[in-house]
Amino acid sequence: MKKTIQFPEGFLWGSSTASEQIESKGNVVEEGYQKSNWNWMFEQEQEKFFEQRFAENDFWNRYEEDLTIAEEMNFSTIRLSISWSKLIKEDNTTNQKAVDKYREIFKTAKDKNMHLIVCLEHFEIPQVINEYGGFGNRKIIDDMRIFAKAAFTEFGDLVDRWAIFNEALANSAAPMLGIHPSLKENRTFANYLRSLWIIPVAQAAVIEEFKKILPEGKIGSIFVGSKILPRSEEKEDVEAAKLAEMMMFRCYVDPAIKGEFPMEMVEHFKSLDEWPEDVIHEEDFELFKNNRINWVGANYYKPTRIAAEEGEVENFDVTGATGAGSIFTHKRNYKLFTFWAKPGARMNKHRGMEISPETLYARLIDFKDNYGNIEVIITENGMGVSNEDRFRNEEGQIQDNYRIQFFKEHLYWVKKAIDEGANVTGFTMWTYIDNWSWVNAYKNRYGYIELDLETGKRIWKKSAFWAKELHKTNSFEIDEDSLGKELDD
Ligand code: BGP
Repeated sequence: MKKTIQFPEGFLWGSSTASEQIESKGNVVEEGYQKSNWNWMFEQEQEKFFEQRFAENDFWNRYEEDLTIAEEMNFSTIRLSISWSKLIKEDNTTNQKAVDKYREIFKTAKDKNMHLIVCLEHFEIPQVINEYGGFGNRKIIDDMRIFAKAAFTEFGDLVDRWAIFNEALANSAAPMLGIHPSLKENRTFANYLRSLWIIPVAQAAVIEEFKKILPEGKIGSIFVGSKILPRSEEKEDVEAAKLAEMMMFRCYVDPAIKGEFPMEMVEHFKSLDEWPEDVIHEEDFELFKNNRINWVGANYYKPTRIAAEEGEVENFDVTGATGAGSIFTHKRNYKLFTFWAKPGARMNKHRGMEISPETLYARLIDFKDNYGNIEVIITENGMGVSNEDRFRNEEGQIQDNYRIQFFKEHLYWVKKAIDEGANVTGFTMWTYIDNWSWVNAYKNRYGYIELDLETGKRIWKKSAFWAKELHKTNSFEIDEDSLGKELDD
């Protein structure tokens, strides 16, 4: 049966993106900025990047054009991020050239009436910080204060809403596996555990700086928004999922919203003789208590399913959330948890990811019931598809019906959560123009708008017209019989 799904008045619609993924063409050191961790990794291990490509969108020079597309698509919001390596110089002073450029970009978005969301750290840090171990070293807490302070001071008048991290989970796990940049000698289990503490401390430190400069402002952080699901109701699976929930979600979220770290996780690793004792400083507890966020970003692509470990335990995959499937080798004689793929589940076969909008709904209800019904924006959601050329019609337009259906189903479940009282106020999909995605480079295309890598042209896909209407009417139509069915791809 056809049904119209109507969103509340003032609901924010738009897209998310990230500085490193769109701004530059190649290494920017010659333009007077610091080398980023990604610039360095590309120099060192270009073969790891799909088709050996680095970012080519060139938003730095084409922002006017790209923000005009956003305007034409009736965006009421956009989420950008600031490059740490560009804003801050190696001596920790502010780079005026970057300030001027970001002010131009942010003003352009504001002139187009967009609620401007800006994220501070989206997987990119200066290489000098990566050298000393990044989020595995407490030194980053003070360095991040400096970066945040500069951003709040320079752009506080233009930005409507701030986010501290994008997916802290990836900052902890991916560098340890070499999926994100890191020095081999820094890839230790102890550093991984350290990062589970250091990231929330850095988060609280940034909030402390924020309150001094923008006391009335909106400050949040962006987390992976999947509910963590046990394979079965068996005790072992439930326990494994509980541990995974602490290590992948609660250690970042609980301090930020409740002011308390889940110490059960620390006790667990202490009892195994694994916890790095040097990482906790007494004053951190006060810092957590006094510095909380006032909104949450939830990124959601796929469910995280967890099972108890069986058999061989010496390898540990800490990145099931990214789907990259790499293994972190750490000798141990105790069990942690393992990622589990549900047999027969509906898949986005292009990306090897399960499609399960109900799992986003479950997390939204969790925020309502267990986190004081904090304001939530869905800060990423989307369908990555490779080689979309296959879906081009005679007029040259990509017919991405699968993407339209993907969004309809996720939004259907978001609306259900809203109807049940969840405080969800916006949806910024990933991402309106195809962009570069770390080691996957331009493999998985997520855009409403196609990026032609040969010409740099931005070309509307079918979904862009659908989304333009969605944003205008604040509503869409869905056939309820189509829910949960295979996608038309
Ligand atoms: C998210 C990141 C984004 C983006 C997206 C798609 O986790 O926050 O930065 O890269 O994933 O990633 P991929 O192209 O690997 O599917």
